[in-house]
Amino acid sequence: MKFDFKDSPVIRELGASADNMYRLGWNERNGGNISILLDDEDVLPYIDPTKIIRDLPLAVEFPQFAGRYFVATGTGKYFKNISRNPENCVGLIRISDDGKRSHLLWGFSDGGCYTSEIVMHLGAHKERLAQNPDHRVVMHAHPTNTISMTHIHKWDEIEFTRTLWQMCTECIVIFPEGVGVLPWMVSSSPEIGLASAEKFREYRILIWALHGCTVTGTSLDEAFGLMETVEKGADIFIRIAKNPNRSTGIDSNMLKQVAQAFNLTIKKGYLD
Ligand code: 2HA
Ligand code: ZN
Repeated sequence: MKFDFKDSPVIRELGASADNMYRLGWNERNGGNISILLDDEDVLPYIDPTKIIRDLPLAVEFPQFAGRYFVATGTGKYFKNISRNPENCVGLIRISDDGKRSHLLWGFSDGGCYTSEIVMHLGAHKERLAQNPDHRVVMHAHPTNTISMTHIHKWDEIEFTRTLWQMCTECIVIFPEGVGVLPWMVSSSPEIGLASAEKFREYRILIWALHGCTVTGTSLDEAFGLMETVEKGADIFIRIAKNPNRSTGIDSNMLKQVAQAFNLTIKKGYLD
């Protein structure tokens, strides 16, 4: 008798993250999604991988993930319900041996499917894993201040990054590589998924103008920490943007001092 996968550490931590994200106002209704690349030991104590419930459609092939397991939140599922009903809101999949299909092994108990942003998720996993073998998590949300900032700030990656860094001292320490920014595009399409994947070659954080933010990490904590630090910077930006008494903030000279003190590698053009 196997243990129940819904009681596994992966599903418990996923539920706890979803609750925190919901309470912070980042994930209204069914907004946002999370996926985690799993190791065999996360899955096999709970699941018999030969027992396929059904296949789920995969618009893009991912041969590099043949035989790998992922959990992902489901399309249309409300974030506020994930921890209370993970078996309905979350699915465990195994990518088929040819990388062309995905087999549902657990979850989506009402006949559901994974997030409509699955191509972006798998593309982000692919690119981040190539950068860091410990990479595991992709997290997408609609944090209010980050979206608000894209309404009034230029969608230029260097300028957007620098503005966030100028808001509070920790920003440059937490994301010294900066943030990627994509102009507005129709969401949930293979096009935005593939354009995003390209950005994840360079960044752990990607902002979709007028939509939201996606972060990646080696753990749910790391991804969550990136999201909340970006959102903190954006929150301060929104509070001070129209204030006639605002200072110049943390200027390039101050940022260079932080970079030196924390031994940060800053890309050319970001502080010059
Ligand atoms: O509805 O966030 O981007 C889920 C989404 C789509
Ligand atoms: Zn979204």
